[in-house]
Amino acid sequence: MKKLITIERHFVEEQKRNPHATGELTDLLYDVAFAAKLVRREVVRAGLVDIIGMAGTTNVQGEEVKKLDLFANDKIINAIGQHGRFAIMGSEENEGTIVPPKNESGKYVLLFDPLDGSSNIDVNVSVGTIFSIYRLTGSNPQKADINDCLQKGMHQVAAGYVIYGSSVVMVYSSGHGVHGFTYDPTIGEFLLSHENITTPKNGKYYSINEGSLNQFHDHTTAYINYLKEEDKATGRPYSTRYIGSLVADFHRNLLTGGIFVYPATKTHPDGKLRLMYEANPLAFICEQAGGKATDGNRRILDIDPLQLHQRTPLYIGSEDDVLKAESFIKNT
Ligand code: P6P
Repeated sequence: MKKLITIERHFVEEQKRNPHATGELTDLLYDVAFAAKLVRREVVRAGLVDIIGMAGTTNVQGEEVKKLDLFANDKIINAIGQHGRFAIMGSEENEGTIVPPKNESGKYVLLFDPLDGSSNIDVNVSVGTIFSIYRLTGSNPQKADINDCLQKGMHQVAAGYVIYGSSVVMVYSSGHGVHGFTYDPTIGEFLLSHENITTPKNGKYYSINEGSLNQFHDHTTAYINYLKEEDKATGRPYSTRYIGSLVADFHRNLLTGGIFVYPATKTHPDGKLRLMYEANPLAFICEQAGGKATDGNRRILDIDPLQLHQRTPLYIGSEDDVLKAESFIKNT
């Protein structure tokens, strides 16, 4: 029988492998896993309790906020903030930064999208939480500010996501490979189910919203047409898989191989997805699994951020597929 390893046990084992580890990162990851359990509890009951539907407010993105978004946001801020390990936070749902209720010795920064893909909640399509962790740039937690949040993705000390789907899976990396844990509700634990995830060099799926065809630049259309051509040697035509929930599309492609593209378009010159709490954490995971993530030109993790909610085009997944997509941008 396979050993049952809880995510908390895995955090401790990871810490032991790193001689310089102080245990702080382990505690942070504990906090994130705990918050994920609280969010999961409501997400999987969403159809049963009155937290479905529009909360009547709009978030900083100008999007109508569903109650579950607000719930997840509050849970993460309070469940994690109460331990004082994070000096400052940034969330998709909050315009400015968040200083947790108890910030005494926090040396870390947490950026997160509490419930990505939330427009799918009412129709029972997978949604996800995405998180990104940095060290403070300075030494004084009391002086933490927006500049601690605006660090290049390459400086993340850990990142990951939770996908609330047919099963609930938490995937994380602290720079030593990518590991997935499936939630077992009978014992209330995330158990190791996907150790050392590696993504294939090329895939068979492409994920893009072809409904935006009229907004695509020529190079995007040319790339899609290339993927649809018949050529057995290059595994074409690819199959299209687009759920409209970033975490779900990313997770499938990570495991099976493939590419997710949210490009710059005529109406969204910077793309739609957010750099700091969507592209960067997923790019960290993707590279740790052997994949590639760029904005079509630059490595996502090299982008120097200017704003907390800035957008970026995103080409992410199997390395050869991302390189092929980039070649169309260069040559079309
Ligand atoms: P579109 C969900 O709203 C989201 O932020 C991502 O989860 C998803 O990949 C994307 O937007 C879908 O956007 O424009 O294709 O509906």
